Amino acid sequence: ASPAAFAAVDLGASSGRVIVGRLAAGALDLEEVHRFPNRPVRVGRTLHWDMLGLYRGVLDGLRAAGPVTSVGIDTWAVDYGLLDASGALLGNPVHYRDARTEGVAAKVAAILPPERLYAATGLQYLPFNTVYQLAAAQGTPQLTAARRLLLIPDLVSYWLTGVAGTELTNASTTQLIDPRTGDWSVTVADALGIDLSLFPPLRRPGDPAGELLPEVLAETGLTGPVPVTAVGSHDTASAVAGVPARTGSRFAYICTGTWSLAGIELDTPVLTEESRRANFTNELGVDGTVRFLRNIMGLWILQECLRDWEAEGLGHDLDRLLRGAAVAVPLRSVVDAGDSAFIAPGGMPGRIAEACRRTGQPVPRDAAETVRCVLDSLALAHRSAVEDAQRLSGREVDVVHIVGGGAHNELLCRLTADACGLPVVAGPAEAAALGNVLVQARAAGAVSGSLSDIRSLLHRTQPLRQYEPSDDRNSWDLAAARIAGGKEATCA
Ligand code: LFR
Repeated sequence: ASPAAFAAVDLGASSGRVIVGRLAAGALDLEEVHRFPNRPVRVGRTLHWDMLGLYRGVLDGLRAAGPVTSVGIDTWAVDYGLLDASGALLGNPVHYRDARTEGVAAKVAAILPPERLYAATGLQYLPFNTVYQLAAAQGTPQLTAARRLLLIPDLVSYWLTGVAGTELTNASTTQLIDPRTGDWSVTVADALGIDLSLFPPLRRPGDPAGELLPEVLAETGLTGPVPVTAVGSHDTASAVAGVPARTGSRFAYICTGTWSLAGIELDTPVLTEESRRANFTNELGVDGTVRFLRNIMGLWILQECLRDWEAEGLGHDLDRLLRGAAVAVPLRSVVDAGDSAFIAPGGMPGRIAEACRRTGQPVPRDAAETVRCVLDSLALAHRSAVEDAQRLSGREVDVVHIVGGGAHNELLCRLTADACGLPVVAGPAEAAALGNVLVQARAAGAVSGSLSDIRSLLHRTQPLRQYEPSDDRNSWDLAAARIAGGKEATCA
């Protein structure tokens, strides 16, 4: 018999992919059948996602996948599409990096103080959390006309199946979910005038989410019925499910890509004031887990530097730059990679130089030094998130797993091991797709067991690389102190 095949649709901020996972005789094989760029489009002053272009990529990918047992969808979080009463999309979804949320947090805080919002939702402050986007959109013709709000993976799922639902892991990034109950926080929604009836009913990873519509079967050449299964539809939820941790190991994870999401997995949220001040989030994960983590700017900073250098006509061969960065002076200058000053696109090398200047550190002299500064800074931010996660939760870790695209970046992995003073296990790069595939496989009965069984299957079957930390703690301690000093200088 042919092995059970599961199609994972995984849309990230810079590319989308459709990956088929096949399970047979304890082996797990992944095949990327389609990859396509995700290029945001600015129309007027607004930065949009090209939603139809992305959906075309999904259809092309499903066609390339061939016969599959089921389909699961995960994407980035917080963003949404609005539908009218007939189910038609009202405008292109707005990109979370769009400037429309500037200044909105202060208005929301005047209605609902940050302490209360955190105690109710456990979500870290990010200027683009869905509540702030909705506050920014309040009174617009589009929101007024909307009868339904679908988060991005739920929108893709709706187009594929005609069935509308709100998947819980991603719903938890809206800042409208109470992480203790896994249900909507009516108090928060009421206080902010947000109509919760816009959201279709909640569903959880593993729940059925409909079947591909006849039109979709015709477009993709597939033969029905093909079920869609809800997975951790927030890509980070799927990636954390895909962390190849040994059973019983005490691990932290860093999901690297456009962002670095660094933290630990818990059974219950930490909603303390200390945790709010440390900007730690309690997003919901697969099987009722809590992702206790902090968002760090991640490889976005590097991607934006490359984009800038390319626009200026400067060569930007990444491998060459990374080789240069590897031999550049370590920790010469470091910036706060958690600073929201780095969220918006454009002019990134200049913003890094400015941050160095402001904190009295030498400005990188060339591209390789800039790359070194970015990677040293990311490693330091990883360290502080891993340390804070342990301190705030009272749980200790002995190993750090790096999954996602950054697992291929040897320098970043080595620096992170050194900065954390812990062994780093790097891989798989496609953890989100793997988490997506395995949650579908479990729903279909092709694998069984808990998250920890899923992880040990990954540990057995995926190629991983281990990095041991160097003995040099002192220079990292000093650099961390420089970041802390810089923050004080900025706040003062
Ligand atoms: C990663 C991610 C993060 C989320 C950010 C914005 O792809 O989903 O978890 O904070 O994108 O949605």
